[in-house]
Amino acid sequence: MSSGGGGDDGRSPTDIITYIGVPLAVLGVLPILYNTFLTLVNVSKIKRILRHSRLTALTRSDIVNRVIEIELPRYAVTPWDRFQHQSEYWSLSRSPSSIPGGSWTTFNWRTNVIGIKTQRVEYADQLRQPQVDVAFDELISYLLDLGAVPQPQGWKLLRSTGLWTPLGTALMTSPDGREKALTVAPLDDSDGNLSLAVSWSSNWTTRDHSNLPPYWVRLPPPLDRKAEEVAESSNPVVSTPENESANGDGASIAKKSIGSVEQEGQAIAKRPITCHVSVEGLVTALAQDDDLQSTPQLDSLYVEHLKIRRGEMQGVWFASAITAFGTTSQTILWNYKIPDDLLTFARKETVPCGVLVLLGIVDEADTPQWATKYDDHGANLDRFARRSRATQAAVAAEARMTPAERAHASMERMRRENEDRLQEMRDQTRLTNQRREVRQTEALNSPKWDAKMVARHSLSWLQGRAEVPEGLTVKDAVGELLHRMVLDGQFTTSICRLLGLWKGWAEIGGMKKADFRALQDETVPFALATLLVAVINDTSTALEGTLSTDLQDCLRMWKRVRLGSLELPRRSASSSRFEIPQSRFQRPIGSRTFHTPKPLAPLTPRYSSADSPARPPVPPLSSVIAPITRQQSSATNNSNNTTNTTNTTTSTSTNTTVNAMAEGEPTGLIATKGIELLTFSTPNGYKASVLLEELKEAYGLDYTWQSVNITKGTQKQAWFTAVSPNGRIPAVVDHDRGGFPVFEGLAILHYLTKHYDPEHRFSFPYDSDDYSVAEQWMAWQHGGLGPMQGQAGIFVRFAPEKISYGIQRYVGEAERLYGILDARLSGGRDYVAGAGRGKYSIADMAILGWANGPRAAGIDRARFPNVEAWFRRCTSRPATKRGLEIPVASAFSNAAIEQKIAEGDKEAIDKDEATRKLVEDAKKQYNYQYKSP
Ligand SMILES: N[C@@H](CCC(=O)N[C@@H](CS)C(=O)NCC(=O)O)C(=O)O
Repeated sequence: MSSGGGGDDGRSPTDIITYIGVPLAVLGVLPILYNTFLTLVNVSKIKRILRHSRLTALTRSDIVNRVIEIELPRYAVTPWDRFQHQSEYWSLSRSPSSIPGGSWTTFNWRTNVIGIKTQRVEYADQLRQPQVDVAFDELISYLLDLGAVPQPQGWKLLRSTGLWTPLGTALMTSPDGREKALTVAPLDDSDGNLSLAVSWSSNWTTRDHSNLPPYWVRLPPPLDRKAEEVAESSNPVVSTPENESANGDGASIAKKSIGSVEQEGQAIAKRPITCHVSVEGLVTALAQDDDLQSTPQLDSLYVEHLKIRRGEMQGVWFASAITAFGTTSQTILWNYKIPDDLLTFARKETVPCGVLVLLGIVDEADTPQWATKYDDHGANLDRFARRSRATQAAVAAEARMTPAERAHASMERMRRENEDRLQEMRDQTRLTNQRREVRQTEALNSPKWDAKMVARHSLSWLQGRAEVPEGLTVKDAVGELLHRMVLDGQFTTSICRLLGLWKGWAEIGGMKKADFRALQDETVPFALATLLVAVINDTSTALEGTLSTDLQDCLRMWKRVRLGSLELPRRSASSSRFEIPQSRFQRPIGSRTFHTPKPLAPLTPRYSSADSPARPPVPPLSSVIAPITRQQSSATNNSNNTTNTTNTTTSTSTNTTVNAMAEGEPTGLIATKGIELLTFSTPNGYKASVLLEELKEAYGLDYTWQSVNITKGTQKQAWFTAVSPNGRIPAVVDHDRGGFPVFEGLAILHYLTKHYDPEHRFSFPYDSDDYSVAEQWMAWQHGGLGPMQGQAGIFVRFAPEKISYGIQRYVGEAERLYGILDARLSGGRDYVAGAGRGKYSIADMAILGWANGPRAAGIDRARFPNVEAWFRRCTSRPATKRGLEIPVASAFSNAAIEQKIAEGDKEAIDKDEATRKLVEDAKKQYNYQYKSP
């Protein structure tokens, strides 16, 4: 029986299901089955690979979409300790990973999990080992230690082209130079890190623990004669728990009991010291037994006095000298960068040869003629003849006298002769002293020698005094000197103090009498210091343009790098590193795993000096001066009554006091009438605003002001320098006189009073003497107080390096000037210029801004009671007070600091105390004595 329905064609619905539906269904299921099968096969392959590579990872799979997700740990790695874990350090890993990207597993490392990397793959061969994070300098040190050879071309390229260095560029090769050991590799992530691939074979390892590690310098012990002396004065503190941990976990670095320290001192002074120097200066110093080969036992020495610290130069001097010392003997590769200012100093001719003669270091015959030669022989003979003739004449005259007269006359003659002799002696002493003074001055002005020349003479002088053994070269002597510096903190301090003094006079105006006196007291340390500078001088030219500089810069640019990227696909070495190979293994699959690296942001910041640890950059002014936006200035001004009045005037007058309300900085002049002041809240800026506020009060003179934020560089823009060519505030433009511009405080004060102070309320008639007096004090401020206090502020507060010499010099000079002002204001004088008690004038206004905030620069205004009283007197004037608030009141004024202190602001209290201490120490160091004038 046929089934019902379409019986005509002999097909039933069941047949349709059987012949069409089932095959369709089977066809539909098949891909799922296939996907499931493939995924399971790949999951199992992946698990096998992971097991084989001893990796533990989480895997998940989505069989429908054929996606396998693997979570592998991401590591930060460090090489094992060279001394303690010798077997791991010197041998290669027994089970390196076979997964692409695992080139780093060639070595044994200490690993530290720093995250998880999720990969989404389809096939097992897409699996990649995540890159590891490694400190660049540690990696390079390690490879160098094993025997890898740096490739100058590669480093040069990396230094100049950064992340755009072609893939495959070799930075290090095998010792025979044939194979690439460290190459630039593609990035895993577009995060701006440098990515490298490494490859090493055990038979490339050409070095072992008996070699000195890279960046280490061996300092020879002093020859026997001095060793005991050094041992006595030295403080060779062996490892304390603190410095122990700073050196790594040093099991083989011996710990010594305090009781044995004395004998140790003797022993250590006779042993070589090996020093590890890094980008940050000296890291470790180890007293070493005669050779590293026989025993790796090392004593870690106390080196805190040689570490680089902000505001101290000892560490920098030591690191620079040891770098210079080590550069040509032990290694050509350095990662400590001798600061440029030290190199410049070391190259200069800075020591007057006459001074070396006076110190006894150099024989005068070895110098060009520098002193006046006196010939007193003839004059002495004349004097003698004259005196003999006078005596003979007197004796002859006495012979003709009666005995009583003769006795009297002869006594009188003898008294006269005695007196003459005494006078002669006094004259002679005075002459000798005068000549000594002249000779000293001549010595200070004599031709200058460079450090190498000075060191040559110093060495023979030191050898003559048995301070340095005969037969040593300058470099040998420096080796011993550095050895002693490690062991003897006091000795280091004395050497570095002299180096600081020397650098100070070399940079500021040449050697002075006080410097010379200091050298007289410490001639031996100075002579020793010259040896150090000579060695730095030697290195300075050798280092330039070499592999060492390129390598140093690269290590500074990238502190940490990614290691173990996928080995390079075959393609031209010149291809850009951002061309992604079209290999199946590298195509982007998952958003978190493989994605096309985007071109990076411009690389400029990498080269900024901010990266350099050796010379911390000067903080931008914006970080030290509270930024004043034009909105802020407006707010401040609006809260001020008088300016409110002025602002009210705005509606009725075009000649208005306008606060720059526009967004951002001024971009040009804004007024069309009257005076327009361009200023900022600084000591010089206030001069002009104080006068303008006073003129406004006295005559109703209105003016416009704009805040020019000098921390944003607005004062260097073309529209501003058209007004003030010096690119500094304050400046004024007189729109009523054809837009006449005036810059420089003194000129502004004169100009404004000349045209807008007809009654001489704040000035003096041009032809009066008082005019000149006021001008003198304004010139005094311009050439003296302003620059000196300004520099004191920079050196004390803002300089990244606290240079004691500069601090005491500028603070001292500013104090001297406050002494002058104090004296001027003494004896009942109220103001700087004017008859009688004086008149409040532009002379006072010029100085006011500076007297507003000396405390921030470490200058104590209270020591100058007349200045204090005068300052209070001036600032009790409402207009002056307002002037000192345009654009805003200074955050560095004495009043602002004192208020913060009174409010218990800890930061302000600490800073104030630190400033006081800094200045006090600097003064002590250079034996500063207050003297005014
Ligand atoms: N002698 C000038 C000095 C001006 C001056 O040094 N101004 C400082 C502010 S106190 C300045 O504009 N500095 C910005 C810069 O150096 O670029 C005067 O008294 O006007």
